[in-house]
Amino acid sequence: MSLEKMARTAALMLAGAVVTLAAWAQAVDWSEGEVRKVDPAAGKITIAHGEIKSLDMPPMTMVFTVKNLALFGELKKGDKVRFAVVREDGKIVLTEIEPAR
Ligand SMILES: [Cu+2]
Repeated sequence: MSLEKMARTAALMLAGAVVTLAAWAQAVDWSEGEVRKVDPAAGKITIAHGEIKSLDMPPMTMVFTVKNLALFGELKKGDKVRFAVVREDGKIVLTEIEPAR
């Protein structure tokens, strides 16, 4: 491999790493909302949410699935929160939630 080719390959790899790092930094796509109902027994939470960019979803009130029951914590109706979700097997699963700042 020529030196020039090696340099080009290295530059490409570096560019790839930068892109990967940027994607990772943006991995948590926070959305704003207000808790309307918590149902830990059923693993469900109802949130009146703002736009969810990652799902291309407009503001609405809806039920989210919660697999990690620790996320319920001290959450209660009326809490202003920010949260993150993923689409999984046709369900919208809550992956992060914390008090809004
Ligand atoms: Cu929604």
